[in-house]
Amino acid sequence: MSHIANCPDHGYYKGTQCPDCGEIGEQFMTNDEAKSVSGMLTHMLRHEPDNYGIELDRHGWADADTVLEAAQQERTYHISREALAAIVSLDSKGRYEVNGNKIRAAYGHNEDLDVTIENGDSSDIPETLYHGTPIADARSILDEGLKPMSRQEVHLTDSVDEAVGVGERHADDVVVLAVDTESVADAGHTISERGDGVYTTDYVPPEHISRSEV
Ligand code: HQG
Repeated sequence: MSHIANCPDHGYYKGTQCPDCGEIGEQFMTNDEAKSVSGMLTHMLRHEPDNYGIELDRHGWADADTVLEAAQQERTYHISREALAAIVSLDSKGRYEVNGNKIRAAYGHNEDLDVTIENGDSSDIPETLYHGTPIADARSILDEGLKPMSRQEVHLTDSVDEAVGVGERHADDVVVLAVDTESVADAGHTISERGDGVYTTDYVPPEHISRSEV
């Protein structure tokens, strides 16, 4: 595959250079297209593989050719192998992993999928991580702790801004909760880094959560 780069403003490039920012390339996919395909891909690999005729093995791996064909069937525009490879390899949150001709979601799976994903880096976890949630859910979280709900794990981030964005996917009024990671680890809940700034764990007990001052 020729060199591929992503420009946050101008999309995905290969070959020469983005005229505006100097990134390598000739645009072959916009950021909006990539976002839409990536949303489909995470849905396929984390949540409802059956709906797309995709089979995951017990570690979440799927055959990459079958995934490409399934993705192509879902869209009226053509999704090239190269475009899919670029979305997967340049994903800013490290959502995907590739091994030979296999692909899987690196984290974020549905609780009822029978997959075990053992990866992630549990060293050098920031002292505080954040979780954005609707104000309406804050009381219950401060009483019961952070639960994975319909995912296999709880998602945390190292950025307050990102946490606000995550909460705003659910509601307009959000609160950012701060998690004391050392005490969570001491209580036996391993926190792992999954992608750039994305961390997961099985559960965060309420005594290690506070409203963020920021
Ligand atoms: C809430 C996106 C009441 C929790 C984002 C959240 C993220 C509770 C909702 C990733 C609760 C679950 C995950 C309790 C947790 N009582 N509510 N005890 N415990 N909740 O979407 O963290 O693009 O499953 O606060 O960027 O919002 O998919 O989790 O509001 O990283 O890669 O239950 O999804 O990433 O909602 O988002 P979600 P989330 P991707």
